[in-house]
Parts: sequence; structure tokens; C-alpha cells
Amino acid sequence: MKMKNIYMKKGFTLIELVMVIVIMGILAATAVVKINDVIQAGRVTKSTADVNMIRKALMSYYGDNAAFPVEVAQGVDPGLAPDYIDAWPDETPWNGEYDYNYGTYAAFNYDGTAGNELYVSIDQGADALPSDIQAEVDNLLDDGATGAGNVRGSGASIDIYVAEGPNS
Ligand SMILES: [Ca+2]
Ligand SMILES: [Ca+2]
Repeated sequence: MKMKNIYMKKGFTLIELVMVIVIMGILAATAVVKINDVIQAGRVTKSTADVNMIRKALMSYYGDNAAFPVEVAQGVDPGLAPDYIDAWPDETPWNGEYDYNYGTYAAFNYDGTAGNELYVSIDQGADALPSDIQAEVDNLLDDGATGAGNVRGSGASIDIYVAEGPNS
């Protein structure tokens, strides 16, 4: 009895210690989840801003040239800088590249003319671009459904329909 009193006065009981450790673990896990949410939300915001900038630049390009740029490889500026944008964005927030595409995309063929669809892809890089994040990007730019509409998820990338028309 005497021993127990001394022990309790000196510090925590084992049960208290276990409870503290469990609570700290829960708090730490919650903090990690929240930090990850904040990081992903920032990436979604940045990528949609980049896409909107590219989209606007392409429409200005069309206004001046009555045509869209020809197809280029992933990560390559199709000719928008320096007149329409300062520079083609180096990378997506997921460490991938933006990809300007001029070609055929059956789901985006709205005018019935095959091969003149214009779309920008946010390609997956070193960091994963999971389907729930793709849906968040889609939600900001389109309808939130990655299998329909003007923004679609296609495995590792998100494709954003821009327009259809002749190229230069
Ligand atoms: Ca078409
Ligand atoms: Ca969509």
C-alpha cells in the first residue's frame, strides 16, 4: 500500500501512459492526414490555374492566327511563349509535365471532324495522381465526373478539352 502511494505520487500509472501514447498517436495520424489534404488541395489549385492560363493563351493564339498550334511532345511549349504566356510551365504539381495535344480524342469530338481536337493533359509524374485527386481537378474545371464531360481522367493523366479547329 505504501509502495503504491509513492509510485502514484511520482508520476503516471501504466494505464495513463498507455492512454497518453494512444491519444498522441491518434493526434499525429490526424495531423498527417490534414497536412496531406492541404498539400493536395494546393496542387489541385495550382494545376487548374496552369490549365486555365494555357487555355486562355490558346484562344488568344487562335484569335491572332485563325489556327491552333500543331501537335508537340509532352512538356514542350507549342509556341505560346513569349507572346501568350511567359513560359510553358516546367512541371505539374505532381512532378509530371503538361502536354499540349492536337489530334484525335473520340470522347472530345464534338464537331464531327475527327483529328482536330485540342486538349491539354496533366500528366502524372513521380508523384501519384490518384483518381480522387483527378476528380477534384475535374470538379474545379468541369463536372466532377472523370468519365464524362470536357475533363476526363485517363489512367495516369487528366485530359482537358480546349477546342476544335484547324491548326497552323
Ligand atoms: Ca473533332
Ligand atoms: Ca468531367
